[in-house]
Amino acid sequence: MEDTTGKVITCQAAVAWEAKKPLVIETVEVEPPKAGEVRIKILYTGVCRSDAFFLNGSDPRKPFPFILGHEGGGIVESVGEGVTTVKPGDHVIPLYVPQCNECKFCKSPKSNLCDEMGIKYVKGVMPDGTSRFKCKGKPVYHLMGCSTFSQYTVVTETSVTKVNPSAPLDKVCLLGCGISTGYGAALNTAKVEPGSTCAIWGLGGVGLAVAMGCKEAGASRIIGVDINPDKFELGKKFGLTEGVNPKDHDKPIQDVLVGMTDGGLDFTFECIGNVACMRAALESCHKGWGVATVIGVAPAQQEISTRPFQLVTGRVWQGSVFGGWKSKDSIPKLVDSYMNKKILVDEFVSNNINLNQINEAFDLMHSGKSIRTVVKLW
Ligand code: PAD
Ligand code: ZN
Repeated sequence: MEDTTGKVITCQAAVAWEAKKPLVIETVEVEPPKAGEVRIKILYTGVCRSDAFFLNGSDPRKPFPFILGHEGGGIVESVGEGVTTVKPGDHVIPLYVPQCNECKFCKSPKSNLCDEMGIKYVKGVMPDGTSRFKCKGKPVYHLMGCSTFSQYTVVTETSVTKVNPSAPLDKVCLLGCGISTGYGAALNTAKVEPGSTCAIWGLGGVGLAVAMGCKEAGASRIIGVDINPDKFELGKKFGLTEGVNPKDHDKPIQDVLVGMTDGGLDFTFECIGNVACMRAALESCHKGWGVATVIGVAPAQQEISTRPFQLVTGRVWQGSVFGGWKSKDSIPKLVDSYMNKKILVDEFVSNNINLNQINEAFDLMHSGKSIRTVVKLW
């Protein structure tokens, strides 16, 4: 194989030129990694609802054009000066929540946010303020520090972690976001207890992974709430014990659930990004101790509301990003959990397609027919 170290690589990528328009497969130039950066040959990537969120322009701060994708798996091609934790040939997963180990968030056991996750990730540039991608002579921005819808990408060393090389990257790429997010929200953020009752709004990749976490924690009831009833049968293998479709009820869904659970749930999770569902998830919690965890990402201008008495009487409203995992340390362990058959991953893959069909992955997601579509880059 030709040695590409230090050279600009020309390859294929799916570029988002403007909001709400299909991605376009383009020939892009990917610059070599600068100090502290890593260039990765991406082999597979998942397509997550958060990619659709950015493509729809739901975060107005994000400038176009950019390269989406943050559920990737690949092999390190070359590393910039000073990089010590990965080397060429390593199998890696990019991390949309970085871990620098130096900021106050990384130093605190209370949070997995990292200072690097701030504006520069939204702006889509590397730490020196520039992008490593060019298309037709113009810069193309990164997304969340990953941009895995490209055959090659450049990330900072803080946004990539080395994983077991025997793990199939066409499966474990999904641990880069959705599965880890839901599973960790149940175990790390909510800390679901044995025998507890749980309800999950939205049975996509994230919600089904929440179910898997609730099951592992020993929950006695795991109720799925979704407007697509096809998801209920599907959810059983992830731990769902029953399903409720809000469309089947005239009453508000919170009243239905409180009635079904002797006063409310111990733990609820919102995995849609819908502020009305976030409210319903809080108000379905049991008085005195129910905990509602928000995972879904709502459009930037939206707000949540409830009567404050809901909180005064002991319900807790909290949120979770990337399942509370300190990313660089935890993802290799989750890959090992998959290899040891402790967590499901294969079951989340409903479709496999090639890069040139990537827009179909969005169609499948919007149709509700897939949990995750895995895209083969080569
Ligand atoms: P998905 O689109 O695969 O699944 C969403 C599910 O919600 C589908 O089954 C829908 O049928 C269902 N749904 C939609 N509207 C309603 C409604 N009004 N009532 C009940 N059910 C409904 O998405 P996903 O699982 O990939 O992602 C879910 C959310 O999580 C989304 O907002 C995404 O942006 C967010 C997310 N957050 C993080 C994080 O770290 N916080 C990480 C990854 C994804
Ligand atoms: Zn995601």
